[in-house]
Amino acid sequence: MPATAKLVPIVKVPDPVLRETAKPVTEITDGIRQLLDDMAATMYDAPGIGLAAPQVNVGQRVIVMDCGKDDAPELFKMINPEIIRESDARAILEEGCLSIPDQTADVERPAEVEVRYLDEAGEMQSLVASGLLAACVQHEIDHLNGVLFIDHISRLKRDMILRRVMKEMRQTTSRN
Ligand code: GNR
Ligand code: NI
Repeated sequence: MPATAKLVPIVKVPDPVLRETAKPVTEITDGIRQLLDDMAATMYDAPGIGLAAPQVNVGQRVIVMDCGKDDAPELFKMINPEIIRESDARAILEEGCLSIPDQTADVERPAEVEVRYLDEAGEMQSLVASGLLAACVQHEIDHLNGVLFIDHISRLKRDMILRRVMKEMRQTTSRN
């Protein structure tokens, strides 16, 4: 059993780790299980509904998600997740990202996806996701490939968001 989960810092744009391709996990060790627990604790603390390892500066293909209601949590811990099927139907949902603070945009993606992944016991699992969970799992798998939600919107909107984030970060840095 891993030790108690700890909160880990979330990296923000323009940190280059967010643009790297994460490596597949080759062995599910206690270190990986600890990482999953630390990521879950950090996600709930933020709060967010998903978190990918590159967001905590770890280049491994690991994500956590919980799109459940507050009184009915549904935590997923996924190792090497892969989208194996996507619907032709698309859905537009407002997305945000803990690595792009306080910014949101409407993003169009497949409405339903089927994901295959390993759980923390090393068992192959699959999940058919729709609604918010579908958007979330695609957003998290994007992070493993160095892709951010702003890559799915127009350049004009992307540049506006990045300009706002940089301005906000400059102001908070100069105040500390
Ligand atoms: O907290 C988050 N909310 C969210 C909303 C819509 C679609 C995706 C997400 S994921 C995001 C947390 C995050 O940055 N995960 O990488
Ligand atoms: Ni994100």
